[in-house]
Amino acid sequence: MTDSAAPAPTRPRSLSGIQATSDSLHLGNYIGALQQFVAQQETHDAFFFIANMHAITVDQDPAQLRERTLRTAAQFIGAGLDPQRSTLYVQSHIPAHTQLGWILECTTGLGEAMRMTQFKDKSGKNEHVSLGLLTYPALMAADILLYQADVVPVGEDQRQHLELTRNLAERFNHRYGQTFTVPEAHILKATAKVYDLQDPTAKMSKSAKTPAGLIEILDDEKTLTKKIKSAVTDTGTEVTYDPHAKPGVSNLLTIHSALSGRSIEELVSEFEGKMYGHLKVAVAEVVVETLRPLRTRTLELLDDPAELSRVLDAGADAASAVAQRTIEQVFERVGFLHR
Ligand code: AQP
Repeated sequence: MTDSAAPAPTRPRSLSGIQATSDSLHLGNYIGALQQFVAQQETHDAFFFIANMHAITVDQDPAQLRERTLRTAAQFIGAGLDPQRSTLYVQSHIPAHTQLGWILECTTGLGEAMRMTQFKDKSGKNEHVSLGLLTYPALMAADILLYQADVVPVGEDQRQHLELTRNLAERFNHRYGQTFTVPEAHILKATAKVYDLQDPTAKMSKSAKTPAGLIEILDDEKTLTKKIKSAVTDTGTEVTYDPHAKPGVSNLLTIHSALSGRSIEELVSEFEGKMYGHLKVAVAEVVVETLRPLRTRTLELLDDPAELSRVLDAGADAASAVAQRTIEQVFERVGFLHR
C-alpha cells in the first residue's frame, strides 16, 4: 500500500517519553505519566519512548545507561503498556529525532531556551553545564512533532516545554507551510505533581534530598511501607485536603486517590475523626497492591533481555516509518538538497 492510500488513523495520536536515568522510575513518573500512558493506549494511537538521548544532558555511565534503558522499557511493559497496542521504542534508535532536533534548535531563540525553568534549575545545580541541557527542549519538541502527536501526557513540570513545542510547531508552519500538528499537553490536574514524602513542598524527583522522600516503583514492599509510614505530615490531626496548609497529608490523599481511583472527597470523609497514621496505613496498602504486580512482571521481563530488545527493535521499525515521512517533508520544506 502506498502512503497516500494508507487509511487515516481513526484515533488521536498520543506520544510521550521518560528518561532512562534511574534503575527504577518513581511514583511521580508513574502517577504523572506512566499511568496516563496505560490509559491512553486504550483510546489513542499510542507512541511511548525511552528518552536515552535526553539522559546524557547530564553525565551518565555508558554501561549503566544501556542497562537503565532496558529497565525503563521493562517498567513500561510491567506497568501495563502492551507492545501490540502501543509503539514502544528507544529514542536513539530513530536518527530523525536528532535531525529534526537540529532544525528546531535553529528555530529556537537563545533567550527562549534560557528562560526554561528546568534549565535554570538544573544548570544552577550542576558544576558542568552542557550545551545539551540548554537545547534539550528543542530535541523534546522534535520527539513530539516528528510523530504528529495530538496529545502529550506529562506531569506539570513539562508544561513549559510543551508550550515551547507548540510555539515551534506554529512558527515552522507559519514560515514553511503546514507541516506539524500542534500538540496539546494532557496534564491531569489532580495528579500533575506528586511531592516528596519528606519535603512535601518539593516535587518528587530522583534528585531528592533524601532517599526516604522518593518512592521507587521497584522498591520492595517493606521499603514502600516504611517510607510511607515515615512521610512528613502536618500540624493538627484532622485529615483534610488543603495543599497549602497541609501539603504532606494532601500529597498522601492525592497518591491514594490516583492509585485507588477514589475521589479525594470520599477519602476525606472515610478518614474523618481518624489519625494521620490511619491514612498512612491505607496509602501504604494501596501503593503496595498497585506496585506488586508491576514489580513482579518487570523483574520477569528483565530476566529475558533478548526478548525486551526484540520488542524494542519492532517498536523502532514502526516508529521509524512514521518519523521518516515527517523528516523527509521537513527537509524538503527547509530546502535541503535531495540525494
Ligand atoms: N513528581 C512528579 N509528579 C508528577 N509527574 C512527574 N514527572 C516527573 N516527576 C513527577 C513526569 O514524569 C515524566 C518523565 O519525566 P522525566 O523523564 O523528566 O523524568 P525524571 O527525569 O525522572 O523526572 P525527575 O525525577 O523530576 O528528574 P530530575 O530529578 O532529573 O528533575 C514526565 O512526564 C514528568 O512530567
